[in-house]
Amino acid sequence: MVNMSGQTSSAGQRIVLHADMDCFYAAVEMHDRPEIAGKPVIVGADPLGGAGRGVVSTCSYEARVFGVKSAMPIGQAYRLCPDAVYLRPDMAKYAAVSAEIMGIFKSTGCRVQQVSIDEAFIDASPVGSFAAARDLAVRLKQEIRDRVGITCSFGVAPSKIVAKIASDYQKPDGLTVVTPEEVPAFLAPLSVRKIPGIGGKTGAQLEALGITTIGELATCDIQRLVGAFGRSAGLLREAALGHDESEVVERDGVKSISKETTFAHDTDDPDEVAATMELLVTEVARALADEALYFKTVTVRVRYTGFVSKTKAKSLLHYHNDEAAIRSSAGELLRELWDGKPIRRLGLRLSGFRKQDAGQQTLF
Ligand code: TTP
Ligand code: MG
Repeated sequence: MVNMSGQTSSAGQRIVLHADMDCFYAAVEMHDRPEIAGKPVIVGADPLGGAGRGVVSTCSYEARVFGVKSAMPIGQAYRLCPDAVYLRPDMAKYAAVSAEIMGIFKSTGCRVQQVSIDEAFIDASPVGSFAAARDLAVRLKQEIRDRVGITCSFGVAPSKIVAKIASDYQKPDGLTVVTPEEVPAFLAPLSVRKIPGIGGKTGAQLEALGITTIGELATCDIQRLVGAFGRSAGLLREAALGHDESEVVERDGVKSISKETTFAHDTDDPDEVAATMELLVTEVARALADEALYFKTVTVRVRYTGFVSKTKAKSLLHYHNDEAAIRSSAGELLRELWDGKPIRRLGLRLSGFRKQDAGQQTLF
């Protein structure tokens, strides 16, 4: 469909698309059940009338009006919006929808880098111009609407970092094109927190220096940044300028997903260890969902005070992709592994991946 001979357009410029589905899990559910479309829909843990534990995975834009958002405790969401439609996540369904969307992106012939379950970069340099790249984004949005029944937002820009900021600029159902000449003016008024990877902590540190917008970050005295952030100062400045040379890369399959936590003080408190394991379970489950994978093997690693580590793994009979399967295996392994002595570090790892579970494999 497009000329793939080079990675840059005829004018030698890079053109990157970033696509991000709008309220992805909730959008899939609203498409499947027209009767809840247009309502506040919250996908996540069971609210149990306000007493539920666990968090919000995502919610529809109608629920966001009430202040509900991803990662909020479900009980808090329930207090904000008790009348919402509450649904448990159906990861197998979202993984299948994600695969269909990525297939649509790949059918362009452009290079595609999936970055999470609902997000991808597309190298549109071969289409030759920002106008043609905009048309491509319009077509892809329409195809996703027709074939999958949900909306998404696109950013089109000369680099991955600016494309990602642009896709977030007019959510939902947005399309924001930023040409190379427009980059400085586009970025300048935005909050530094719009830069991917600047979390609450860095955001607060910058604000303490009086730097709240990306424009201020782009022009402030670099020595002030070095004083506060050391070696990361240069990276922050580059991000503020929208400089990002990283390529859109199609990745090989992920081999494992692991998360670890080091305790502030070595601990033998079973409640603290269990709570930390629960956090790790949530984190690896999230990463697994982002990759739209099924796992077969769970590994727990405990490092005791004084560097002695113990590791134990367990392979399940079938492939799974649900948090409950991770939780029960991790709990079992921890019980078998931990002798009650103080722990310094706790780790959880998933491996043995496959794109689908065995039940979804075709006969051939
Ligand atoms: P996002 O793209 O961050 O969020 P979203 O698609 O729901 O909403 P937006 O319109 O703002 O893009 O995440 C994609 C999916 O990942 C989301 O639908 C649910 C899941 N998710 C979690 O399970 N927990 C989280 O904390 C976040 C942020 C997302
Ligand atoms: Mg999204």
